[in-house]
Amino acid sequence: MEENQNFKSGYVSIIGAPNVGKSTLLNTILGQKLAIVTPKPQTTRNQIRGIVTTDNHQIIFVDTPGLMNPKYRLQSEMVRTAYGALGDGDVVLFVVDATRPNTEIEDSILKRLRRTKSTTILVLNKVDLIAKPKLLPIFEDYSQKFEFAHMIPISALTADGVPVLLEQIESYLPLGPLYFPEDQISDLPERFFIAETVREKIMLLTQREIPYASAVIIEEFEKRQSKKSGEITYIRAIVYAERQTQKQIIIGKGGQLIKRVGELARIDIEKFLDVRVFLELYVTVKTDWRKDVRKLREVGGFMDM
Ligand SMILES: Nc1nc2c(ncn2[C@@H]2O[C@H](COP(=O)(O)OP(=O)(O)OP(=O)(O)O)[C@@H](O)[C@H]2O)c(=O)[nH]1
Ligand SMILES: [Mg+2]
Repeated sequence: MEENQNFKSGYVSIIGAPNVGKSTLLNTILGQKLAIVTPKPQTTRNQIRGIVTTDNHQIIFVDTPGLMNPKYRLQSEMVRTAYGALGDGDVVLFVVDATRPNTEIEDSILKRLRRTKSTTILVLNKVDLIAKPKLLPIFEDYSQKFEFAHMIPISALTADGVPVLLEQIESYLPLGPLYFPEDQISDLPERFFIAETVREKIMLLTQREIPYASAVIIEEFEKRQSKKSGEITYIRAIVYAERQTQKQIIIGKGGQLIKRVGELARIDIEKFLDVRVFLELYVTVKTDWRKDVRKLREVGGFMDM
């Protein structure tokens, strides 16, 4: 293959308050569902890297947990993880929700951004939900607060404006090498995405504290041959709750809720892995895991604590 002297590559961090649409944006850019998405804030707990490679560039997009004022150890790890992505970013996408702009937490994020040298683009998301004339005053407010390289209105949901955003990003990338093989879409293991899919269904099907008190790890993940049905991937996932009462709710009456979680998750996992899947779920209690550093490392996916 002929060397492309103009090849560009770099890291793009996606940061912002919870629920503004960061993970939706990552998925839309990749054209594949990599990050879980729910209507509830604080869905994402880790950095999720998605890689886009074309003939001219390779961009590593880093989705992050929504920033908030942490109240327990899991949340402070999420904040640390999110800000950790700032240092690596050649470009930072500061994503805000056009229907709920200028929140307090955004002011503290901007304070932090002032200390980084990366090019920062304001991404005004969810513009499908508001009338065009309302956009201008929002842009004016943000431009008074920070010197953004660009301010771009998009809808991560409909992909409106996303091609323009990608053009802008590319123009700020440095010349650089191919960091990952061109067909690689993430550097995270398949097990991570499988656990996240199960967690997404729990977050969608439960209320109040339970979505936040749940964690999932994959205990077994292997291909098996069965005489009857050919090749099948066997997955056993453990769902952690913090309390016995939460465990009972997650299981549901007669096991109904966990069964539904399993059905929905299996459909997505089969699509993701492109194989037939047998998914087995176990629910167990790990008391106060969100507050305990050791337990967080075991179930929260924070390898670098
Ligand atoms: N109408 C509309 N809804 C959107 C758009 N982008 C995201 N959403 C919705 O907003 C909600 C939150 O989206 P996420 O992508 O999970 O948001 P996030 O910023 O990753 O949230 P955290 O991981 O909790 O920080 C979901 O219900 C999405 O469907 C958009 O452009 N338009
Ligand atoms: Mg997210």
